Amino acid sequence: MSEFFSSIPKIKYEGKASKNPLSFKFYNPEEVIAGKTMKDQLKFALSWWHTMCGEGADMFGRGTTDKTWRASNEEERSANKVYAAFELMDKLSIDYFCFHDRDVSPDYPTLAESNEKLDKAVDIIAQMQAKTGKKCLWGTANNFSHPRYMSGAGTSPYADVFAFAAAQIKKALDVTVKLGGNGYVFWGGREGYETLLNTNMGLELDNLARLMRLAVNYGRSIGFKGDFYVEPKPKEPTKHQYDVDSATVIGFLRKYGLDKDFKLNIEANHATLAMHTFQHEIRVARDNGMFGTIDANQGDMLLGWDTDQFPTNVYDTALCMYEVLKAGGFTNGGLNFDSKTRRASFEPEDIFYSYIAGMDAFALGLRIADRIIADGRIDDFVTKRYSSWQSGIGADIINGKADLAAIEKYALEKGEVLGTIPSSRQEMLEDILNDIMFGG
Ligand code: XUL
Ligand code: CO
Repeated sequence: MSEFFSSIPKIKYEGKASKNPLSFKFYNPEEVIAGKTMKDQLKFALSWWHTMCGEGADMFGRGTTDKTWRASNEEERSANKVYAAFELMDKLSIDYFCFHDRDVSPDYPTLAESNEKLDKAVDIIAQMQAKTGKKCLWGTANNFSHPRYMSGAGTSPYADVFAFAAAQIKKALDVTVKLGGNGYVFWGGREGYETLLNTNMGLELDNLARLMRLAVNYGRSIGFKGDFYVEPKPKEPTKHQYDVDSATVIGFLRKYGLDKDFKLNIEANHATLAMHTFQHEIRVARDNGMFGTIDANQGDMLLGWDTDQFPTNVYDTALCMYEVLKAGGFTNGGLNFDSKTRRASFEPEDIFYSYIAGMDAFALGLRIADRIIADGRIDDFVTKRYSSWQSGIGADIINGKADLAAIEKYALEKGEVLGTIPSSRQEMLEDILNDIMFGG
């Protein structure tokens, strides 16, 4: 198979002085940062859907770029996608990939035929993995594009639709295990509602949990030892998606006893759509022991939809990587680019510029996060700010020694506290962050 990107060489790390746009300025895969090589800290993954399938169509116009990969039929296209994806991963030094079943191979007229064709494409992926050592970060089933899922998959009012989705998930799990994936994602594309006038919300949520439990039981039975993930998103495509944000999803998983098998897949722009910061969403997951993996992209603050842009905002990547390092780094998870080139960035080399921009932004983020922790000023400030919980009444409250009456007695004796509480120093801390990022 001749190359698909023959004019593009393997992208090398050239350092920050380089002006070569086809080079990494900050991502140096083998360099050790915070105790691990950058490639092991960041665990970058290529997303099959945007990169190998997305042609730039939107609701106002057709695609602007060609992703047929020189194929003359669908089967050949699926195969060529694999070769093109592995060429991209090689040239960009990306070690992982992730996919929906239908990205790898499309829908055919029957489920049996779809499964059979999927197996053929997966065999080619497995062969390429054996040849190159590239790994599967996670797999998932596309339970949202086909019209049968118009009213949901796991939350469809119709049992036959649920059954179809479950069958697709079983097969996607088989395939993920075959490719050695350590993650399986549930993003509930149509798991939500438009109006309660036609919706039994309680039953829909119970059924979504049933579907997840079925997937866990089956996955464990075929030897899947990795993590299941839920990917929160508050809206789009449905008005109200059930998996609104990290906190909502954690409550849901705990209610249904799924929290031992599931962690979260946090997507940057989904956090924005939920009116949270990216860092907030990761912190909620981390504080609950449920941080798993990351879909890296960014939104546009002036737009209210999921733009899935390649991430370039270094404040966001730095604070994300700070959370990741504080969570102890990735285990089964990693950092996949759920990101797409802009519709007008349609030339094949734009895929390279996009990944380089995203990978460099996260490499910078990792370097800065490591510096924030080594510098210690921000962490020390937070530790001191909460020091009153270490002794006295604070420790008594934490240890459960003080009941409400004892606390009242303490407060009555203490008198007004307003004059004793210090400033929160937000602006000073923001300046310290800038000093760590840009100071000498
Ligand atoms: C959609 C989205 C999905 C999931 C996987 O907003 O993020 O691509 O990441 O289904
Ligand atoms: Co995503």
